Amino acid sequence: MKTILRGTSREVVIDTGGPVVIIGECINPTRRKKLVTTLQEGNFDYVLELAESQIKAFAEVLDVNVGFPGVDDVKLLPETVLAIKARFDIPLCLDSPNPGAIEAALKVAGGKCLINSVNGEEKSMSALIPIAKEYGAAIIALAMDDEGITSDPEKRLKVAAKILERAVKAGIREEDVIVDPLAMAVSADPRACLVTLETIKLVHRKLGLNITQGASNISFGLPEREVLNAVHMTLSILNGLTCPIANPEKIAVTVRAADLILGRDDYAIRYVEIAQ
Ligand code: THG
Repeated sequence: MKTILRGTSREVVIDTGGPVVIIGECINPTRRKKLVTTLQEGNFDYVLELAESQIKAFAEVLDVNVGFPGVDDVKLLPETVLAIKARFDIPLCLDSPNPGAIEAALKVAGGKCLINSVNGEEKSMSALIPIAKEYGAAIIALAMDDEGITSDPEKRLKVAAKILERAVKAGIREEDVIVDPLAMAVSADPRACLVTLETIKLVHRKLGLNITQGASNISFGLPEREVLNAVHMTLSILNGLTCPIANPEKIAVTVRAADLILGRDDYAIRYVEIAQ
């Protein structure tokens, strides 16, 4: 199954058969104080620097999150989208809990964006699915709902299937639903990664959809985070992960190594392109 996203003119194909597409995570105020201060000044230079460095590091889609306390993201998210689009032709993944900000950004974005994210709560589905349909966007379906985050992979699958069903009923194509099985910190729960990996396997087998995850989440609070992230990434790709939200500067070599080892990189062209 193929999910097609578009920047201004460039198309990015996310295929359930691989190779893996990295959604760059770095335009996110979490732990990036400079992003907050520059955006508060209405200065987009640092956002553009983060966009450029991630594209150079082989991100093919950019997650854009400008959420911080006190922000008017209905205004700031579209402004940030316009600043990025004026310089780079790359599809965007609009990351906000505020449907108003998502819609305002979609109005100016053009191309074909990814909405990050819709969860299984009625409120989220009824707010965002019509917006996705209206603007022709794809959605990330988060495997959580009113009951929170379950640690049962079968139940996570059910939540994803529920969001998929609602989206398809609203006229969204099945391939435009990308599932996020939810990656949680393994320091807080020793089975957290196992549950995620099992959910990826189930979603891949039973729904056949593309799969994303916030892949840096798993290593919070532990040493050697890059090693943990790389091992979890590799196992996730083996199970069906196709478009992680991650830091490309740290993970791209691992991702391309996994694709090569899984027979998705003829003559090692994509691996050699970045492993120098
Ligand atoms: N699922 C979906 N969307 C998501 C998440 C998810 N969006 C947000 C988040 N989780 C993924 N994005 C980030 C962005 C930045 C950081 C982590 C996850 C981050 N990481 C380093 C840290 O924590 O120390 C710092 C920066 C770095 O090492 O480069 O800042 O799960 N759908």
